[in-house]
Amino acid sequence: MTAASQIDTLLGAARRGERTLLMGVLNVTPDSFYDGGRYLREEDALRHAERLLEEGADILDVGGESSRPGAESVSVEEEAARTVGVVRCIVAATQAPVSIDTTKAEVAMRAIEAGATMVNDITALTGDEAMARVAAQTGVAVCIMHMQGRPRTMQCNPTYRDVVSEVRDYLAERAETAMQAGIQRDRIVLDPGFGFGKRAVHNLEIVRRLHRFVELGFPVLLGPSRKSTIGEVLGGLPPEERLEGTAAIAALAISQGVAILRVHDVRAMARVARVADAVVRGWPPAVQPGASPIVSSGG
Ligand code: HH2
Repeated sequence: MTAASQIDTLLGAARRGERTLLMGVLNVTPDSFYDGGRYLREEDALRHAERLLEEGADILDVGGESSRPGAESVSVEEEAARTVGVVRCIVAATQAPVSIDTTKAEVAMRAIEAGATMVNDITALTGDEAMARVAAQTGVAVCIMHMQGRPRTMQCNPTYRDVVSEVRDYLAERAETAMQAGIQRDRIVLDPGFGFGKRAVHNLEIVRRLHRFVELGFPVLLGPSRKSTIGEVLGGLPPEERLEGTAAIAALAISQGVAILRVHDVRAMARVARVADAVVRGWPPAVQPGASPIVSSGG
């Protein structure tokens, strides 16, 4: 199965609610808030990708620009130099579905040529006017995420009247615009953007009412992994101490129908998802996890 048909199979499974999918985070950046600086060399990135796949990742999300609060943006050339070779090498070695986490159409295009079959755009296709065209013409899957502001300033006093309805309306409107630009409905994933221009109170409210996003009829992705809201709730714990808090949010998200979790800790979250899925979707599973048509590491 090609990586492109794998992503279609995955999104089909997500839409049917067969099981929760895991997107493993692989940042090739010097400054990402948790894994920054660890996988800058291609061989280290590939080894980590293989590990994430063995642990149960369905999709790998390769990013070359940190979006942590206060982060400065990097040039197209720098971002492409960080990510494109890594994407090519992972796809060649594993045939796994790879998503490119970028806001830049040029980086997305080069990553797609290297084998990426999904674009994860934290600006919901608003950061680069060419992005929707690239996605439509290449037929990749697209994750459309909500963010208030931009990473450099997004945590300077974010405010909402009703965070859930505002983010929901925004995502519905962006999905409609994406479809008008020629992106197929069944290739769209929505993400309320945990931690992006939101205070802890907003992130927690979003998690509490995630079903409102699921009601829009697209697979919903959530990326709470080790983020600061979890540290804040736990009295100021650093990212290294936020695994269990991430697990709590993951289970609650699954209970409301979230389809994809974007996580750093795939082994732990695969176990969380397996148990939460057994509660939510029934046991034994209609589709055995081990018998899924999804190819993991090594083909
Ligand atoms: N979070 C981060 C980056 N990309 N994409 C989506 N769709 N949803 C998210 O919640 C999301 C995302 C931030 O996490 P990380 O990549 O670990 O950190 P950094 O931005 O510092 O590289």
